[in-house]
Amino acid sequence: MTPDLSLYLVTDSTPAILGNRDLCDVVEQAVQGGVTIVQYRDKHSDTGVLISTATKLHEITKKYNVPLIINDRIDVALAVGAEGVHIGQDDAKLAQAKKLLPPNAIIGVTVCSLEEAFAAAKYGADYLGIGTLFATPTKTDTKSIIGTAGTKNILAFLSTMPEKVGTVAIGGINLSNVQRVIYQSQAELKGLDGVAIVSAIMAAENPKEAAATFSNLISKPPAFATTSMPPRPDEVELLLNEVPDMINLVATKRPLCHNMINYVVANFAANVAIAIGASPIMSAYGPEAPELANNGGSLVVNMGTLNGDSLQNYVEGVKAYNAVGNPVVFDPVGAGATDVRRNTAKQLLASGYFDLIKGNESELKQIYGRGSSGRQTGVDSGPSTLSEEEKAKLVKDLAKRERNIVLLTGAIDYLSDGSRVLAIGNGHELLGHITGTGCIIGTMAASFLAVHRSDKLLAVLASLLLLEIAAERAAVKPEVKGPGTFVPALLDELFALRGWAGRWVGEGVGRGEEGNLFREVAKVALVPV
Ligand code: 3NM
Repeated sequence: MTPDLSLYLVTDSTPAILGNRDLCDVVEQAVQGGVTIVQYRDKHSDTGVLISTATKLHEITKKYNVPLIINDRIDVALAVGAEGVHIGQDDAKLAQAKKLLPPNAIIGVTVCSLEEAFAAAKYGADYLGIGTLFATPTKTDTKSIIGTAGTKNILAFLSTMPEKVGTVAIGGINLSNVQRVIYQSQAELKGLDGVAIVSAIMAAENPKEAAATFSNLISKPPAFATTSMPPRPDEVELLLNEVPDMINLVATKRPLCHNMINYVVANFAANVAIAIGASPIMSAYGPEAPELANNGGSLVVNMGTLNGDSLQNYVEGVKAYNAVGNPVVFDPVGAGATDVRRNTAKQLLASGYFDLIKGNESELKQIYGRGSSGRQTGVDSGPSTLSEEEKAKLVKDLAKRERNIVLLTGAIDYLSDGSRVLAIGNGHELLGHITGTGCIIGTMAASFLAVHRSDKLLAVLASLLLLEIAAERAAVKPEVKGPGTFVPALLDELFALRGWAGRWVGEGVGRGEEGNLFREVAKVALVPV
């Protein structure tokens, strides 16, 4: 029978984690809090100590009907009659454990790749410890950091095998990321059965409370959970019918739009936010974020102009918004341009959930992990190497992997929620002659996401159409002679379209049939990918 792996505690007796507390006391408190399985892991003590400690731990775990697993030592597991063992990458040991332990013993194996997962499942492991998920000070000699994307790959692969095997993720899991880890690791047909935790419980001031909080968090999806929807018949028409309502919602609800944005475009982005009716605050200072996150608005993280404090500020911001489930947009500006930017983007993706990732082709290729060939030199997109079909596939695959919305901007924009993929052909070439038009999409999309969360793809589509159609209308104004006169005309058009949407919605004219300006001029198509 597969044990309940949902909250898997791995012990650590080192002073850095246990301090001067008693191991058995800490474990008992954690089990009282809701830990469902315990692994005794001690790489330093001699056999006598291992057996005596394991015996005491077993008394405790038996009392609460929770299995005790011994790390690495089959002899110790046998000596104390523990319910199982957990072993590393050692085929001989797996075979040995199968031979020596009783048939109902639980055998777990650590894996970090498809090959290791395949072998362990094939040769009869009951569960796999998949990791290392995130870098952790608790264990620094780990083979590779695989993140939620790597974990999800392994889960997808396991779902194709006839052998049924349990799974837990391990490495760097804590109270602030546990729901996201479970959510983003979920493959189509197989998700994690649990999370394995060392320091976030063993080193907690109150291990019982920490375990109880974990137990509560893992029982429900994160506040930011998104549902990707298969296309409905007439999908595009249905979406376009809603665009004026979306624009009007922003104007009437006036959401806070918190911008951690680059200094090149801060003023322009704030003006755009005001023009569409949102309430902007430009603050890249992380300690302010928890207070702002409680205002029901959204956050934009735009890494256009980094400094030594940026990453920490962004992480604080993303954590604060994730904790309350308010939307976060990531604009990985110039993600492929330098090592600093590559690392910042990577660390940000590992540290939080982004409801929307938007970028140009080079940025999104970098985020997806195909950015090494053809370096970006500036923050602009550079020559395209992807066909239109490949761009559509990139947004779909990335959105599926991250379980979010992805927007690739270009002459034709591609937008996906991992299921639907839209191509949007609106816009005007003058948008490419002024700075910050990509960045303001982040600000606009965040404002729309703040007011409409049940279909985030619709919210982002509406924001993009508003900008691009405003640009088309601004560009043909008689007073517009080029980029300089285009900027104020664009602000005017955003403001005017907001007014139009308010009147259209207010009057209820046609409701999606006649007179919907967006339905008339939008160039949107559903792309079969
Ligand atoms: N095994 P924490 S990572 C024991 O990758 C262990 O196999 C790992 O500690 C692996 O929860 C790890 O404190 C330590 O990050 C996990």
